[in-house]
Amino acid sequence: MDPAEIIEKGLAEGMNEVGIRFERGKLFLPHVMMAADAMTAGVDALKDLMPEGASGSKLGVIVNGTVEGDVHDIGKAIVSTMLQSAGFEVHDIGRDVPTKNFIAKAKEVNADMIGISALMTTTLQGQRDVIELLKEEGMRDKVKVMVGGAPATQAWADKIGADCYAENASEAVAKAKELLL
Ligand code: B12
Repeated sequence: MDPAEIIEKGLAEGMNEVGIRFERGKLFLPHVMMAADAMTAGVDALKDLMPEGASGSKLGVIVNGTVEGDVHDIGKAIVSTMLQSAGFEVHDIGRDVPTKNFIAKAKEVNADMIGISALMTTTLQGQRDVIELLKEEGMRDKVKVMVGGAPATQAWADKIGADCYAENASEAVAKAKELLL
């Protein structure tokens, strides 16, 4: 099987099911943490089997991170891995990332696009903060912005002026190609 398919249709589906049972009070936080660790280990094992990406020329430079105050990074890590294996140069700056660090990294690596993840309704605003800071720094025209994470929607992306929203990692790859190629 294609490793990307194992991640999306196997591991991520399992993680979603754990999320649903957690919401219904059938599973508790330690179970979610165990499932998250298992998912991270699974993705790590599969990473090496993913194609290296288009050899030679890179499709574009992307900075990807999870907003400040939010420690959820499994989905974001999958997005980074899939973008990388599709041939993009990806700089994953981790989770709970201060707004200014997105901008600093984008400047440092001369990014074509910033990916911003948020998994909680309470941290979603962080995506808007990054876009506003990009405007203040006069960089908005040069850098595309892609947002994602469970509470994000196309309507939210439109509202905050992001260039695109993607629901999952394969959609993120397709939309990044649309925007950058
Ligand atoms: C695993 C998990 C955790 C793990 C995270 C481990 C880790 N390293 O990430 C742990 C146990 C640490 C955790 C902690 C907490 N969590 Co939690 N967690 C989850 C859970 C169950 C699953 C998230 C996940 O990994 N899903 C699997 C991945 C593959 O899916 P995904 O993240 O959605 O990513 C996909 C897409 O969204 C998209 N995507 C993601 N990022 C990006 C970025 C870009 C640019 C793009 C284009 C696309 C994209 O592509 C991904 C791949 O397809 C969710 C429930 C849920 N339904 O989402 C709750 C959930 C997000 N957590 C929640 C909460 C409340 C918390 C805590 C506050 C709990 C607590 N009481 O302490 C803390 C948060 C602390 C903090 N400050 O951040 C709530 C948030 C509620 C809200 N306000 O919105 C949820 C919804 C559960 C719930 N119903 O209560 N959590």
